[in-house]
Amino acid sequence: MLSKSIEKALNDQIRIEAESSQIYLAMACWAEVKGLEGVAGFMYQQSDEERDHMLKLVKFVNERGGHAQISQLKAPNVTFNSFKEMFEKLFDHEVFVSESINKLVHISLEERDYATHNFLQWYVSEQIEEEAVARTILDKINLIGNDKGGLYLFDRDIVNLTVSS
Ligand code: OFO
Repeated sequence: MLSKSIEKALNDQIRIEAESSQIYLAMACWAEVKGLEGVAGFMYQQSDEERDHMLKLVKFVNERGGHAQISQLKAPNVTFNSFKEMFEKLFDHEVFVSESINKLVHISLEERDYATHNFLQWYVSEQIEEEAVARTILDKINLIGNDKGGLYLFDRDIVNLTVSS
């Protein structure tokens, strides 16, 4: 059974994962209208994965005697000055999500809720992977700089940088 404070913290994380999905969906749309099909495909996939992260939490909360809350979401940023800026935002967002997961892990230990603590380990590993992929992408984008040919090749190759969920 979840305590009220753990239930609230998990519900906050449900909202964060839903917002992540929206943020990445907006990035996918922007890349698509800018003609970068590879980047768009990658971001659509990231958006789907964030929804899966949200659903996993929803089911856990409901199964443990809580009630998952589906809340109103903040509208995401829909345009960017450059792909570099877009990927910087993606990286910063993943770091923010990792911090949020770490706080949740901390609360679960404080409350000696070992079931929630165990459940959260999947998210801890997932964040390590997602931060690593975001960092790799940023490194590549920094190498490319303003070279259009480089961006073309990057768009073709990003499909190989998938994150498993
Ligand atoms: Fe990429 O954030 Fe979910 O967990």
